[in-house]
Amino acid sequence: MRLDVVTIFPEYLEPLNVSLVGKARARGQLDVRVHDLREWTHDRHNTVDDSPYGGGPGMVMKPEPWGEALDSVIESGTDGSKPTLVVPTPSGRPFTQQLAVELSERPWLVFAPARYEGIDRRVIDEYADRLGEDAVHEVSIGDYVLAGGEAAVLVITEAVARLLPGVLGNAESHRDDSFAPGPMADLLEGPVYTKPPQWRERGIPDVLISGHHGKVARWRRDEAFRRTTDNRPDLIERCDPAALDKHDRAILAALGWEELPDGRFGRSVPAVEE
Ligand code: 6GU
Repeated sequence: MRLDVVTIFPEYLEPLNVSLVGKARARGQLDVRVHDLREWTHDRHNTVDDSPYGGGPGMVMKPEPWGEALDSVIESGTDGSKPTLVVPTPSGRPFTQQLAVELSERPWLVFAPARYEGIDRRVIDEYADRLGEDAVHEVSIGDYVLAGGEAAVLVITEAVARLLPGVLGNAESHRDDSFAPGPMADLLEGPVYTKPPQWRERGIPDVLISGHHGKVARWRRDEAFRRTTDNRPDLIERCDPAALDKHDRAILAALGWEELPDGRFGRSVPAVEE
């Protein structure tokens, strides 16, 4: 996979040389190219921003440097291939594991992280016309505001890179990921343990050394329901009822969930005292 990042802070992307992404680059599985947006400015101060039309606080990134930068990156593609453009922004659609999977199937991603209040809208519209609507993704990594999209580029790249064939040592490692498709879909992973069997008077659950694979799988699923109830009750509420067996339903009831007429689960609301 090829990955280009256009940014006013190329140093911010240094972590792409480290760990899983760094190793994937060293092995030639990822071709990462970081570009300084200011290379495509022509004034003495390398200006990339200006005040917003209509007034208001903050600054907006100017369209001309972005246009020249993105044209140049796109033209560097071989045999007329076109990239997928990813624009990290707090007003984008939520970045999810499903989008990570989709992006991991594209051969070439170009990231355009904004600083300031965002990029002039015409830039996004221009490349949606040129590359296709489905080749431009405005993406947010959560409900909070960062000073810029560079940290989001690191987040998205790590989520995507570990899905590429041969990047994770063990392809099985994806299988039980929280949010991975399959029997544990939409459940958070429960607790994990390793040696020693006793640490500061704390042991490990007996079932994990029972050698009984069926019981271990069941315990893991119960723990996943427990953790999901505590940390992401919204995921239980939108759980597919067809994915729940009798034991699942019993566990959910024990965790305080009430089975609704459609088979879904809702929080049993304690009666309000008069
Ligand atoms: Cl992608 N960018 C910025 N600046 N803030 C964010 C974000 C992105 N996602 C959540 N907050």
